[in-house]
Order: sequence, then structure tokens, then C-alpha cells
Amino acid sequence: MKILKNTLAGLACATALTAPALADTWDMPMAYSASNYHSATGAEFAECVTTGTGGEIEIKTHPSGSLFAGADIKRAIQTGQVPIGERLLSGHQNENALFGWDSVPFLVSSFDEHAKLWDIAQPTIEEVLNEQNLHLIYSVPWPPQGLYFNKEVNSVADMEGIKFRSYNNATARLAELTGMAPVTIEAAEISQAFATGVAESMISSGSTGYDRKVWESLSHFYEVDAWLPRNYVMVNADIWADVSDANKNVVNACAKLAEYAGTWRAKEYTGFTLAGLAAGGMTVGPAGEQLVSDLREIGETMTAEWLEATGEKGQAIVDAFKAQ
Ligand code: PCA
Repeated sequence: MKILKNTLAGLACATALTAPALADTWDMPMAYSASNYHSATGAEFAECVTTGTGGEIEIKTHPSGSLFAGADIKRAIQTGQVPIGERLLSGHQNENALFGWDSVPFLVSSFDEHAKLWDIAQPTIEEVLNEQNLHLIYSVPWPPQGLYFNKEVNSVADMEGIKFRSYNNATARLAELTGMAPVTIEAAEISQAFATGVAESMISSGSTGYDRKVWESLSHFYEVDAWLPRNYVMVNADIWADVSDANKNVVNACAKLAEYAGTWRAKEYTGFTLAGLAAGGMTVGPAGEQLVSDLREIGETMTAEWLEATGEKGQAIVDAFKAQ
């Protein structure tokens, strides 16, 4: 087998010397489980590019944070350790507060509103990415974010002291403002964190709770619809600049398909996964009146903080959205 592999590698090199373009393998780290729709969409995108470029660019996805953990993926692309990868950009609000545009509480609560907000925010986000040597390929939303607990919770007062799993600045701030103790944990690690009691609560989509079978440890999911964050597939800008126009066209066409399919799946997955949580034994339903009004008050504080951190650019996004 080894000899065969070596021979094939030798042949590949020999052909490459005469072939018009070198085949390039692009490893694509992704942070979420292989069964998640973001990862399924990424795998289809990879296949589309590999086929469409006739193998000149072969993309290999690595889901579940197996190549790089979520928090390290963006830097790995920026520095060219990998050419391409997928990351939840709101996890990088400490670099630029604008990355948190999709985690401003209660600015939008449905896929349709979120899509309108994204249309407005996208040019600004692409600009920030370009400054960081990154080029946006496509982006897919997560379903609306709700609260998970291991007990019934009817108000913010009930949250006091709970260990809360956070995934970005907004979620950590939400924990602080509700008297909970935030601990940052990647989605790939949450089943274990809940099983061992390192965390007892989180804000996330039904999708992530379903993927990680959180009903084994948690009992309640409250549909708060606080915001809809997005995942972004990005490529290193220097590497992108070297891609032929023909191959760029293929990647862009595959990206369009992926964004469409991923968004469609996100919507389909919302009801399916909430039903899955209930089937697992969890109590799933809307948050009560007191909890909603407590959270809205905290949301106002967080919105004011985000607007202050982002200045004119953040205000312009919110104003344009509200003017619609
Ligand atoms: N799932 C991801 C981010 C948002 C979501 O719904 C997570 O919990 O890490």
C-alpha cells in the first residue's frame, strides 16, 4: 500500500510538472459537529469546488474542531496556516466590536429580520475582514438563540450563581448582567461540560443543544429568540488573490449555493431540533413574561454598550435597519 502511495505521489509530481495548473489541497477547519447543518453545507461546498475546479482546488473539511478549535480558526486562516475555514465571527468582538452585530439582543428575532440586518451589515463586516487579510466566501445563520437550564427559571433572579457556558463576548456579558458565572466552552465540548457540572446553562440554538444531546443533563429550553448569530467561511486574502479567475468563479458559485442551502437548512432545523429536545425529555416553550421583561432590560444595556463600542459604524447599521 505504501509503495503504491509513493508511486502515485511520484506520478502526481511528474504530471504536475507538465500540467497547466497544480492541484492544491485546501484544508478547511470547522468547529461544529459533522452532523450539524453548517458542517454538512461545508462538506457540499467542498465537493462543489473540488468538482468544479476539476480538482485544481481540492477542499477537505475538518469538522468538530478536529484541526483547529473554534477560537483558533480565524487566526489560522489569517496567518495562512490553512487557506480557508469557518468561524463564528461574534467570537472575535474583542478584536473589533463590529463582529458582534449579530449578537445585539432583541434587535431581530426571526430569520427574515436577521437577513435584512445582514444585508445592511455585510459590507461593513467584509471591510473589517479585508483589513485582517481575510476574504468572505459565504455565511450561514444559526437559529434564534434561547436559554437552556437544568431547572425551571421564571425570572433573572432565578439565574443567580448558575454556571453559564458562553461562546462570545455578548453571551459572557449576558451572564454577568444576570448574576451568572460565565465559562467559555466550545460547542464541541459542551456535552461533557454539562455532564460534569462545569456548566449548568447556556444560550444557544435548539440546533446546538440537539447536536450535543443536552437533554442528558439539562431540563429546560426557553425560546427567547434573543438574536441569530452567523458562521462565516473565510479565505486568506493573499491565497485568494492567487486563485485564477476561472476558479474564483467556481468558488463563488459554490458559495452562493452553500449560503442558500445552509440558510434553508437553518430554518428547517429550527423546528426539527426543538421537537428533538422535547422528545429527549426537555420542557421546551416560550419564556414567561417576567423572564422576557427582565431579559429585555438587560438587552437594552447590552445594546447601549455595543453602540458605544462600535461608534458611528454600529449606529449606522442599527439606524439603517430601523429605517426600513
Ligand atoms: N450554536 C453555536 C453558536 C450559536 C449556536 O446556536 C454555539 O452554541 O456554540
